[in-house]
Amino acid sequence: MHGNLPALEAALAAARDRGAEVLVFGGDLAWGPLPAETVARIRGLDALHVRGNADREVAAALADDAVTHWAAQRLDDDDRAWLGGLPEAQTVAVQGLGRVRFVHGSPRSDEETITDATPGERIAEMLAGVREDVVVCGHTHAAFDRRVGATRVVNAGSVGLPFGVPGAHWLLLGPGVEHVVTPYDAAAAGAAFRAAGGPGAEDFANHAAAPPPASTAAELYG
Ligand SMILES: [Mn+2]
Repeated sequence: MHGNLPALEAALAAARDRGAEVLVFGGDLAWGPLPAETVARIRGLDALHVRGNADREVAAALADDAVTHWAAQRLDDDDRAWLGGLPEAQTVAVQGLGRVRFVHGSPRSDEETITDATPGERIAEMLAGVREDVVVCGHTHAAFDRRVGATRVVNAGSVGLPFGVPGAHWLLLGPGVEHVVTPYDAAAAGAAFRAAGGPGAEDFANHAAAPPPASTAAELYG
């Protein structure tokens, strides 16, 4: 989500239109241009959550970057405690797919990266002990759908900070696996980011209007 409330609103409306019955958030909710507004909206929803590395870092003001510290200041104690206390994984049974395990990075780490270029042997090590039919991850901001051994491994993409085409990137599960890109007004979003005045607002605005190519994920994360 990365603090992108306009992208969240677009994805929520589209998910509702498509008849989504269960919402699962893959983490990294607040680190971005509209942290408090985005967390408030998400906390008002009936949804399942997986904690991302950035949630952990914002909750404790841990990471040594300006956005983490600014986002931590913008949230209140209750929001930070909520973020820091989110579970590391969720498992949901999905018609047509079987049991689906949602994680942020990999099943064993919220920071471990998987992209469409990660060697299958490396992913197989990350899947040790996983019994679900499908693993849905995020963290690297670019969607993919691949099979590693008996496990289907799917990256949901990123609603608020995707690589690839502009829009809110999310995943619709059941009975199939569908990567959805929902357009939203990136110029209006960018204006809201700048008005909020956080660090990197200009970069977040530019990213929303023209994201780096999807290949960036493999270049950055291997
Ligand atoms: Mn992350």
